Amino acid sequence: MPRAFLLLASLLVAFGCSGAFAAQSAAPTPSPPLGQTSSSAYSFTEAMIPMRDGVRLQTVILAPLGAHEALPILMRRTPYGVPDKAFEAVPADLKALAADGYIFVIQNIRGRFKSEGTFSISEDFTVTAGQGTVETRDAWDTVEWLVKNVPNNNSRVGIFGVSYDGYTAGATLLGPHPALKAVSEQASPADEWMNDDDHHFGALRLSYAFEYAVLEEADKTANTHFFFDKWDTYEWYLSAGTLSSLNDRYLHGKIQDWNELTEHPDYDDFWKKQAWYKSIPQASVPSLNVAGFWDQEDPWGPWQIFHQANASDPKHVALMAAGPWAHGSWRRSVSSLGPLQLGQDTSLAYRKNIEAPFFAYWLHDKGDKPQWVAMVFETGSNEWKSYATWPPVAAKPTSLYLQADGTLTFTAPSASERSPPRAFVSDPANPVPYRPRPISPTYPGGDWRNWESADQRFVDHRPDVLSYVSAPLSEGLVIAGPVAAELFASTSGTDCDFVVKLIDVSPENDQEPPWNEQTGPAPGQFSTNSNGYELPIAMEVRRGRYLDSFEHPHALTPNKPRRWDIPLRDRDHAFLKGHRVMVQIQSTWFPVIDRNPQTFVPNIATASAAAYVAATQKIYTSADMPSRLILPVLSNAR
Ligand code: PG9
Repeated sequence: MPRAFLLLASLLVAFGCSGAFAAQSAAPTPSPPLGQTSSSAYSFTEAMIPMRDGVRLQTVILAPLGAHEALPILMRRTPYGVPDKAFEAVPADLKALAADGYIFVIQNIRGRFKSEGTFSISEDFTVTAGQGTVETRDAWDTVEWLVKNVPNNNSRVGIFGVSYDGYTAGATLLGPHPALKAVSEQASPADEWMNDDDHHFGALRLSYAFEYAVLEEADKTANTHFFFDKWDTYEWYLSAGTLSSLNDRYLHGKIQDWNELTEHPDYDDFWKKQAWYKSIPQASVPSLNVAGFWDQEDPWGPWQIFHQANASDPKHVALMAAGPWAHGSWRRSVSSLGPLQLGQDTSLAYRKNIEAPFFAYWLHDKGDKPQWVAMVFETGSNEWKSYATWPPVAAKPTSLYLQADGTLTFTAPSASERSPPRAFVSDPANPVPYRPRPISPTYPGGDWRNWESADQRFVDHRPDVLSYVSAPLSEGLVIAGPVAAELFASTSGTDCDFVVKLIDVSPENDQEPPWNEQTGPAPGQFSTNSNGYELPIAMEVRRGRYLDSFEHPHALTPNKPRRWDIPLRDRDHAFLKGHRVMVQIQSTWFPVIDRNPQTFVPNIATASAAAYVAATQKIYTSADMPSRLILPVLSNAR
């Protein structure tokens, strides 16, 4: 089997962030318009739109046929490819929007497919003082061209998109064109070192960062899938050995993004300049931010962008929508989380009741201005909640303590508590998988999409995973707002990671399975039944070397307990009566997070194999070192 990556010109129809549109292959390009055709519903025009520096961007314009009035333009800017023909039928995820009437525009950003110029992930995100990013400027120039050149437009433009396309939408807030009247940045990354795709608080998201770097930077004219010669990528990454071997053996320094990731391990200026959301000024253009609570790629950015815009919003135009979704799955159909039924298609509800009215109000003058700040689908109760503030003022930070006997309680450990800390051995040679093996490649999207809601029973009894469980709740527990963990922990090594998971454990008798008199539960019922399901509500990792400084990593003192603050993001979930709350703690999460050698080294990307050693980890739960979760408890009344 070949070991090098295969430059497949793969069409990325199924890729979450590219919505309903497929990529297309490159061809030489004459000047605009490139071509005009039509389906029974839309006309298709392809144009090369010139930017201020002369670079021309490949742009597709889909206008509804037979429109009786001037229509607004709704655009999406993407690195993943544009359609090559008009849609015959409107894609399901655009139906609610299309019913109001829009000219849809999809543009390849510079350096991708037929768009001229160069593509570089880090340059795309870098903010130039006072001018936003390259995407801010390219969006401005595109809007200028569209309102002047697209027939029958009403001089109002909206932009939306998921993930990279969410970022290109969000970046317009740094310098919006006057005709840009509404922005919906969905699952947008905000700072790729602090969190989201590439790192979580500096811990490298190994499998994602590696596979994405190849996807986007191996070939300008394609989305490239790295070819793995092992069925289980857990096995592949483990046998690849140290981080440096990935470049030595497979990429050979040819993928700029991967080179940059390994050359900038710490939070230096290279990363700080890319934290574009910090430059969002006072909210002026209405924006609808969208986040998935189970987003496996960009769960953190949307909340930072929202908080930044919401902090200065005198016109009340910065909105947040969040729900029970994986990355961009509000553009598909989501009625369940694993075996847990949600009682409705939450994605459809979002598109019909939130997204379409948002754009209709600002681009068509239809309907009413939303009075809420956050519209959130609360899991557990399975109800949409609208909040006038986020976090809700009624949510009170409440401590849930880890106890030495493996329980969780709302009472702090007593001063007489003398039990020794619980301990486990973390071995980088045998890391805890982040989802059940075999682990398929990230792309083309498959099992990867839903791993954040996977049943955590698969690691429950590993000796290197500690579990703490509450008694069945005598009444419901609703949390809404930011969750955090505060661990007191030590390691026998000089560096290490801790992963904390907050889990909702369904009762054993949650669901009556279809029963066969002779055989008991019918075949297949075990994997689709919610009995005893351990649903992750929040999961996060922290890397010891960055506990005191993100810029200047430092070694941990062996066997010295210290406090680990682990933010667990914003949540909205009801733990129902009879359910139990669980916390799992582990030190590896592989291969989504690279293995910490557990020996302090200047740069993990150049660590030798000898630096990877087993270490004994201890979790303290005494009165003076009370490890706890801090939950934003809304009400105990369910
Ligand atoms: N999560 C993808 C991404 C966005 C931005 C930078 C890097 C990766 C995406 O789905 O577009």
